[in-house]
Amino acid sequence: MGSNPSAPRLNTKKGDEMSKILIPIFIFSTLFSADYSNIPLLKWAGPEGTRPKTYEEWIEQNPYTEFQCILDKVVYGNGRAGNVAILTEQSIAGALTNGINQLISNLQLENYTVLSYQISGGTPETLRTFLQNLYNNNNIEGALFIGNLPVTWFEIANDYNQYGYAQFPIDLFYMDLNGTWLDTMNTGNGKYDGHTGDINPEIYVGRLMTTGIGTDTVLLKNYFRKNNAYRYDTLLLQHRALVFCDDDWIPWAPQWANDVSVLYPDTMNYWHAETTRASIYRTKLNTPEAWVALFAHSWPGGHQFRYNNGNSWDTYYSYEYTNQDPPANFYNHFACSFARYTDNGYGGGRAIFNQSYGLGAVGSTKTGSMLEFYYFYYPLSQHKTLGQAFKDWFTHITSDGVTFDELCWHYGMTLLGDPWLKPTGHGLAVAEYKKTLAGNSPIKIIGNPSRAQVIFQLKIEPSSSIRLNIYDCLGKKVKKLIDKTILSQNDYEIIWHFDDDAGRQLPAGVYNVCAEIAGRKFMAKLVHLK
Ligand SMILES: [Ca+2]
Ligand SMILES: [Ca+2]
Ligand SMILES: [Ca+2]
Ligand SMILES: [Ca+2]
Repeated sequence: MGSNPSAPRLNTKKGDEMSKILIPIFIFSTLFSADYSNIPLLKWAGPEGTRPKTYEEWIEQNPYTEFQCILDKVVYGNGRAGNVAILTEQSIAGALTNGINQLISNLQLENYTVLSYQISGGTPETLRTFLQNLYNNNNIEGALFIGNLPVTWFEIANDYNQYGYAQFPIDLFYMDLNGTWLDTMNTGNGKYDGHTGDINPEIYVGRLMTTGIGTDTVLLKNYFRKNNAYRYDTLLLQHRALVFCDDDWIPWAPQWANDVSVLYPDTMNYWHAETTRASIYRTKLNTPEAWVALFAHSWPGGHQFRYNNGNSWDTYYSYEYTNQDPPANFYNHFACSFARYTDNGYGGGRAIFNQSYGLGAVGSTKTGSMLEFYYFYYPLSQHKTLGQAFKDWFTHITSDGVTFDELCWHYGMTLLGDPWLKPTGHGLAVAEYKKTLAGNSPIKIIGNPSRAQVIFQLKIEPSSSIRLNIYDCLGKKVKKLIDKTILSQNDYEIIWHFDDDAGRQLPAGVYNVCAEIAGRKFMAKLVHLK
C-alpha cells in the first residue's frame, strides 16, 4: 500500500491497551466515535416529494462517449513533494488555461511535479484505468478532476438496513486503484454494489464540478482566482472554526468540536437546541472564520434546523451560500447528500463556487457523512493538504475492513475543491519575499505570471537612480516604466498593465524586465497570460 499517513494509526477497538498508554486524549475520541449504532442517522430533508437524481437520469443526460486524452503539459518539481495529476474536461480546458497554468506554477513552487491532461468522454472504468496507469507509471499521489468527468455509481439494497434502496456517486472508486469493485446485484445495471481486495485508497481525488450552479467556465475561473489568492495570503481568514450542530447530535457535539479544535484551537461552538436555527447559522456565517463544521439534516438544496422543542424547522437554502457569500474558506458538511455533485445546484458546490472565499468542502453524495473526525483534522494540523488528510481519514475507515455501517455512512464521502490546499496556509507570498531578501535584491515582483498586471516593489536608498525597462522576447524594448533619481529613502511601487509606450495592450507571452537600481542590475522574466 502506498499510503503513509502520519496520523496515529490506532486500533479503534475499545480497550486497545497500546493506544490507552500512548495517547489518552485519543482514546476519548475513539470510544465516542467508533461505535456508530447510537448516532442518529442523517435523513433526506428536502421538501415533500423531492428525491436525489438517479443514475438513470444522469446517464441519459451524460451518455458515455469514446475516451480521449491529451497530455497538456508536465511541469517538474524539485522532488521534495510528490507527483500529482490534473484532469480537465477537454471542452472547457481552453477557457481555463490561465487559471490552470497559475495553479500548476503554484504547485511547482510547492515542489510538486504536475501532469496535466485534457480528458473527454470515457466510462468510469476507462478513467480508473487511466488513473491506475498514472499511479503505476508516474507514482501520482492524487488528482484533481475539473469539469464533467465520468461519474461512478454505487447501489445499496437497503441503506442502513432501514432506508430502502439507495444509489449514489462514489469517488472512492477513483481513489482505490487496486481493489476490486463488484457488480453482483442487478449485474450490468451500471452501478457497483460491492468492494473487496485491497480496499484502501492509493490516491486522493478532489473534484471541481459546477452542476447546475452557473456557467462552468465563469465559476471555475473565479475559483482559480480565489485559489491563487489564498496561496498568496490575500484570502486568509481568521484561523478559527464555526462548529454548528443541530439537535439530533448534541451529545456528540463536544467531542466533534474537540476534534475540529486539533486544527483550529479557536472554535466557536453552537449546539444548544433552540440556538441552532437557520436564522442563527446565517448570522454566524457572517463572522469571518476559516472553517465551518456544520451538522444538520439536509438535502442538496439546503440544511434544515429544528427548534421550538423540536417541533418546528427552518431552512438555510444552498443558494444562500452563493447569495450570502460567507467569509469562510472550508466546510465540513455533516449534511445529507450535500456533496451530491450530480444534483443541480448542490450545496457543497455552491459553498466553494461563490464569489469571494469558498475553496474546499468535504461532504457526502448520499445520506451519510464523515465521522471519526480526528483522523481528518489531525493530519491537517500537521500541515498536510486536504487531499492527503482525506485519504488518511479514508484509510483509517478502510484499513481494518469496512462494516455495513461504515459503508452506509462513508462511501459517499467526497472532497470538493483543490486537494492541494492547506488550511494551515501556504505562505507563497512570504516565500517569495524571503527569496528576494536572500538574494539581497531591492526589487520584489508581485503577480507573475499574471493576466492583468504585475507590480514591482522597490526599496530605495536616498538619491538612487532607478531605471526599469521592459523588453519583449525578441529583445525589443517595448516599455519604459521609470528612469529617474529618487531623492528620499522610500519604498516605491510601480504597476505595469502589460501596455507598451504608446499605451497599447501587449499580447500574451514572455517579457523581460531589466532594472537598474543605484548602479546594480537585475533582470527577471515576466509571463503575461492570455
Ligand atoms: Ca449493480
Ligand atoms: Ca487499494
Ligand atoms: Ca436546533
Ligand atoms: Ca473500518
